[in-house]
Amino acid sequence: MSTLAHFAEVVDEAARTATAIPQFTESGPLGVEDAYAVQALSMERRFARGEKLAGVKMGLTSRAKMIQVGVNEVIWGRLTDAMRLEEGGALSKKRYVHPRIEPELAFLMKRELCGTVSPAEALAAVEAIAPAMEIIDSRYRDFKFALPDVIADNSSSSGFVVGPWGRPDQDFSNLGIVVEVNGRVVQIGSTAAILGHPLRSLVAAARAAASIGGLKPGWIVLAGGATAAHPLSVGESVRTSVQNLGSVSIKVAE
Ligand code: 0L1
Ligand code: MG
Repeated sequence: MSTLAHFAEVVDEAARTATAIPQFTESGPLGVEDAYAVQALSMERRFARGEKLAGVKMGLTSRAKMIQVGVNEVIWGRLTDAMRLEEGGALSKKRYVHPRIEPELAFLMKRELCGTVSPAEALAAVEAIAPAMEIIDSRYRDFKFALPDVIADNSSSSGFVVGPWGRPDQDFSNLGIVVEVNGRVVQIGSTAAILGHPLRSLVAAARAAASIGGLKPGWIVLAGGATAAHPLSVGESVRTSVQNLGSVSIKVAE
């Protein structure tokens, strides 16, 4: 088995069994291209277990996230159907290592979008937009990693929940965002925190997804966290409200 396939097995098993692992870069160098190869190989293992590719997530698309993680590059990962949680439903914390939640904007694609595209072309490929939350769960011990580690780990993606779909022909460049936990506000932000405009994240997603044939109709694209992520504890009810778009919520169970 090649080293990359071995890393893919290790990170996939860590995710499957909710077990923390040491960073790969602690035992030797790992380049960004190889890290994306590990991500692809680890996702192949999920597909072999029956999961279906459902879209992509963009990561580190806000200053808050870049500062929280200590890098200044946008990254991406894959979403599968099994990662989707029911709106208003419960998340079982024991299925994750140390989950955190972040408020996002989701795009639902109606047309293929691939490679270098303009913001107008990106918008024309969108069926709907929605308030959403991503559950990130680094499989690395203490949520500590270097950039190649996190890329290999599917950019920390482990779950997502999407609220009501709305029309994309509205101004969503600077919508207020509030994250509440058990009714207490824990984060406030704006969609403008996502690369200055969430459409820029979709443009970046089309470029990134060129390596897998582009974004497909029916896929969901998560534009990226608009604030720092909130660590989840059992008993919390988390709600993200996005101005004009509505809200999305989840409860944290054992
Ligand atoms: O979705 C994100 O912006 C997070 C990407 C990975 C970094 C992290 O786990 O916080
Ligand atoms: Mg995210």
